[in-house]
This record gives sequence, C-alpha cells and structure tokens, in this order.
Amino acid sequence: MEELKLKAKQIRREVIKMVAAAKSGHPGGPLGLADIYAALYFKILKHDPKNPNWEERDRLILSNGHVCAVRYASMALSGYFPIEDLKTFRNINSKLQGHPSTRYMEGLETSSGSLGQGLSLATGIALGLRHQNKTNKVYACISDGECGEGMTWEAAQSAVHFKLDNLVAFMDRNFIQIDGNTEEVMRLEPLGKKFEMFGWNLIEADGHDMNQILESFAKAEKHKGSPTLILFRTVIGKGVSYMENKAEWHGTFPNAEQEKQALLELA
Ligand SMILES: Cc1ncc(C[n+]2csc(CCOP(=O)(O)OP(=O)(O)O)c2C)c(N)n1
Ligand SMILES: [Mg+2]
Repeated sequence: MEELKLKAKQIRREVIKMVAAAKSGHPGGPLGLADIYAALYFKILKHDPKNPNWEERDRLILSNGHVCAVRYASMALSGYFPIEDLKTFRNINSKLQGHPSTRYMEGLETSSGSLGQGLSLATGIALGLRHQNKTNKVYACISDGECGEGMTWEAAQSAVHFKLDNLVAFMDRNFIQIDGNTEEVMRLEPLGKKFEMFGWNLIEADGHDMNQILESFAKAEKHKGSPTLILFRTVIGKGVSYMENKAEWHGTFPNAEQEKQALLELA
C-alpha cells in the first residue's frame, strides 16, 4: 500500500516536470488520476512493459486523451521506456504526443484526444476479445466532460446489450471540464444512476483512497453479466494546493516558480 502511494507521488512529480518543461499541456486531470494509475500500472493491469503488444495483456483504453501525461509517467516508471524520455513530452515527433497517438508509440491501444470515442472503442475491443474466447480485461478511462458526447451513451447501451462483463470503465468524476463546473456547463447528475439504469454495475469510490481504488477494481473483476462503471470521485490538480479544484488547471502549464512550489508540495 505504501509503495503504491509512493508511486502515485512519483507520477505526480513527473507530470509537473513534463508539463512545465513543455510549457504547455494538461496538469490538472493527470494529478487527479495519479492514484488510480499507480494502482493500475503497479497492481491491477496484467501487462509486460518489455512486451507492450503481449497478446495476453489487459487493454487500457484512454478516452480523455488530454490527460495522457499520467499514462506516460506511469509507463516510464514501470519500465516501458526511460524516464528521461518524459522530457520530450509534446515535442515535435516525440513518441509522447500531447494527445496520445499509436502512430508514434507502442503500448497505447488507441489514439485519443477527440473526446467521447473511448467507451465505444473499448466496447468493440471487449466484444472482439469475447469472440476470441479471451479472458483479458478491457479497462476504459473516461471523463465526466465526455458524457456530454452522445457516443458515450451509445456505447453505454451497447456494452450492456452484449453483456460485456470483461469491460470495466472508470470515470474521472472531478466535476470539471474545460469551461468550468460540469453541472453548470451541461448538467450530468445523477450520473451514476444513469449508467445504472442503462444496466451497468455501478461502483462509487474515492479516487484518492488507495484502499477504495483497489477494492473497486477487485469487485469489478469479479462481477458477471454486465459491464462495470467505477465512478471515482476525484479532485482536479490533487496534491498541488493552488491547482486543486480549479478548472483553469485543466490546460495551463506551471511557470518556473509554480513548478518549484508544486515539487516542494510533492516532496
Ligand atoms: C470531441 C471534442 N470536443 C471538444 C474537445 C475540447 N475539449 C478538450 S478537453 C475538454 C473538457 C473535457 O472535460 P473533462 O475531460 O472532464 O476535462 P478535465 O476534467 O480533465 O478538465 C474539451 C471540451 C475535444 N478535445 N474533443
Ligand atoms: Mg472532468
């Protein structure tokens, strides 16, 4: 448990350094997802960093592509590529594109950045694996802002129709999207209930409590007969006081002073 918490802190530190070095990018979402990604990459996912295309791997579909810094940092720390490579985040032709691209990088499953597509892609992949009698799990990382996209709800319907219990979606429910509070921009509540009424197995948890995170994924893995949605309550910018709960940190880079302050807080 302590090791996972330490990993989450390391992920947060790398995210800050990446976005600060690039002088562009999205720090808020990645900080909010760091605990969940530490759990995924260091405990939950069946994967092999030395063999990103391993047939038996679980699939992680990142739908809200702008938060990719959290995935890149997790991948580097688990040995997919050298940690130094994180310095190339958002550089032209870097494998670490500002929105993930399978053209540049292995181990991603899908390109993303255009919101709303990930749950549909994950549903298709889960159905494909089922047809091949594979037991790999498909994890889909989605955001609350994406629930304003109709395609998310088409996937929500299909995944239940096909009884895809190999699909586990988890949501970064931070109540923030690019223009501010989700409930003001486009009301989503009661969000968990909506998925539940579609037929999803709903689990709600604190996305910063490592016990709850691990328990939620364990429960989801055992569930049979329908897809699972884990609605993780998260805080955008978690771990850096001046970023927490502030929509402007969705896509603003920290200047040198702010970077120093953030790294002090994450020491
Ligand atoms: C199809 C599409 N429409 C609009 C955008 C512009 N956009 C980028 S991020 C974002 C907000 C999405 O909300 P969320 O993922 O919840 O953001 P966060 O919580 O990370 O701030 C929007 C509208 C986009 N990337 N794709
Ligand atoms: Mg959000």
